[in-house]
Amino acid sequence: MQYKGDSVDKAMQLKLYQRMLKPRLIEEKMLILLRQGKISKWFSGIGQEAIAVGVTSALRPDEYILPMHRNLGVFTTRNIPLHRLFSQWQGKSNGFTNGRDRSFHFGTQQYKIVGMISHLGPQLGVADGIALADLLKQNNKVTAVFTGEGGTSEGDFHEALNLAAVWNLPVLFCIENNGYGLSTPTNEQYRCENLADKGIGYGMESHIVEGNNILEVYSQVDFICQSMRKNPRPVLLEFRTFRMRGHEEASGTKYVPQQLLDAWEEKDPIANFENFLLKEKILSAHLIETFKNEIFAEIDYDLKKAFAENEIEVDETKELRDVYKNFDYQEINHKSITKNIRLIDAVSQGLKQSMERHENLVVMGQDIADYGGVFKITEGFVEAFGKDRVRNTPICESAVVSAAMGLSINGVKSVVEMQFADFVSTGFNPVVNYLAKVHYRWGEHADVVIRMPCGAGMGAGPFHSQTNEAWFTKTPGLKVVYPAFPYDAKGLLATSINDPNPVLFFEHKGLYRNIYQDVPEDYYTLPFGKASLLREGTDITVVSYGLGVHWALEALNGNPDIKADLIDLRTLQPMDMDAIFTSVKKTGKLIILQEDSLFGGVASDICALVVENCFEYLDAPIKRVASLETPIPFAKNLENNYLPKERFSQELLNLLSY
Ligand SMILES: Cc1ncc(C[n+]2csc(CCOP(=O)(O)OP(=O)(O)O)c2C)c(N)n1
Repeated sequence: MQYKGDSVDKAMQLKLYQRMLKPRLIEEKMLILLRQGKISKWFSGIGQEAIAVGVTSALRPDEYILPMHRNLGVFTTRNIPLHRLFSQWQGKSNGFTNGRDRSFHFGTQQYKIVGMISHLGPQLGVADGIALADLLKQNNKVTAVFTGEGGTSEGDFHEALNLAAVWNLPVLFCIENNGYGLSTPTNEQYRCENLADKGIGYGMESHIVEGNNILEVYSQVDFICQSMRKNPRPVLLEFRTFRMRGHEEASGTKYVPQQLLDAWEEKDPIANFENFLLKEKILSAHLIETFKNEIFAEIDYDLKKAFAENEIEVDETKELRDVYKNFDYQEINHKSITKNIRLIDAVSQGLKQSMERHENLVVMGQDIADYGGVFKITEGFVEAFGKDRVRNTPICESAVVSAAMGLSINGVKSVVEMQFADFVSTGFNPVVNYLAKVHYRWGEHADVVIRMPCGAGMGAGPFHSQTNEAWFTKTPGLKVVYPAFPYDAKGLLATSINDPNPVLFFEHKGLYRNIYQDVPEDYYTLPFGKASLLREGTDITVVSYGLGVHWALEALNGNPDIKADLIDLRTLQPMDMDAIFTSVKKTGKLIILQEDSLFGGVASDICALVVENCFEYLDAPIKRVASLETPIPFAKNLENNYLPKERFSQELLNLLSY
């Protein structure tokens, strides 16, 4: 290995050596502890230390870095106290996740590190969002993110690089090409000669770097970062290295040819650099001994501290509380001037007023800028707020949701418009695994609202008509809002944007232009978890939300003799179960109407909760009325047959006469 000694000053060379030695010695100790059953899992970065250490050393301490599972050197170079890392790996409270997530699955704002989720790819889009926030703040910072070569096969890799290129985001994409993704060699992972060549396809500068050569890594990354700070842009780096141990310790390396391991052993980043430094007389045997003893002493001291720490205590209240960031709801009342507007106008007005109120709020979505979005909710927004804050995105839901997460990490609120709620499926992973879990896992929060134009009635077929709220109501960590009226839509959207937690905001397309209401012209908020009682009666309780509320109203208007409580839930997570219980205790009969197909829907859980809590008050079996157990069809008569509207009136009468 050739070292260009004059590329880095001598003091820094020594520092880089020490910084590589530390993760190596920690790992060697961890491998012993693993064999003794004192830690549960280990993903080794032995042989790859130069990349994590070199990149982190080239970054400024206030620049975010997003490491993967083999990047212990990132954490040690940022000087995280070792005992905290040890506690993290033992699931103790001095770690970073209160025992809720393992290994390197955590982040820390204090050290500007954002750890991975297991799914690998979303990390890259999160880096985009962090970098976008920096770009908007014009603070000339770089964000560095890691992926293995295996991770480059994920759609997230493509989406994140493309987004960064289109938006010119200062992200340093670092591929650690270490030869294997679990047991899969590179020739079964990709076909191109160099992964760096993919940069050309994205219109992005890219380089191949000798990943085991610390001076090459550090000096090249330092040079590139300095240039990126002056001239913000994404850069793709392919670091060539090798994975010297198994994917994780239990899986071994049987499938790796011995001559490959031998050849790369010769290129060990620490042994080679040590020899170079000795030859250059920058390092001496005595100094090596001193460095090692210092690190051993630190490891021993901090390990004792972590082992002495008690097991984490189970506190169920805290477990449940930490799923969401505390939100101190502020009731903001409106003045009396109102205007009769449609639901679509209410959403647009609510969003616009929130843009005025929150100067850092960014909205992102396909065709939302000059075109105004396919439903025209954001028409005129570019003129009012500029293209920095009203951002057209490429067609890449996963990267955009991940970027929204990154914006939030870097202090910027965002609203993402799904063109149709159906398309959230291509951004599903970051919604349910990143946004939903981040507060519970490491106390970070996802200040993101995802707007979901949803629902049936337009004969738009299986991919433009779904009402998919149940995909999200079952995931702890998300809030789900589903208004049926313009007044609620406007006030609840304002609250969704104020709430620092991730909110899925459902807007029924069938209600957009059909439902009018007198709506206050100025800004106001409405609370989550409060249903509205639209009708009062003693015979029966009708519970619904969204378009179902209007079907129920129509049925009740057509049968003026029926004395029913009609409850519009307005928010599904949190859900106002008290309103339902109070009503059922009064009427003794409950019918729940939902637009979605029946099984696993919101109605089923309401039904279960009422049985558990109000059984003795019931005078009849609870009835759930929902769509057929089929995908939603296109032809009008098929769609009408699929939807529960017609069946509802009959079921209502059946239950009343039970
Ligand atoms: C979406 C997803 N699919 C599969 C896995 C299982 N898995 C974890 S790491 C890994 C290999 C990753 O390879 P690479 O990106 O090259 O990183 P390396 O482990 O080599 O550092 C696999 C298949 C996962 N965590 N997430």
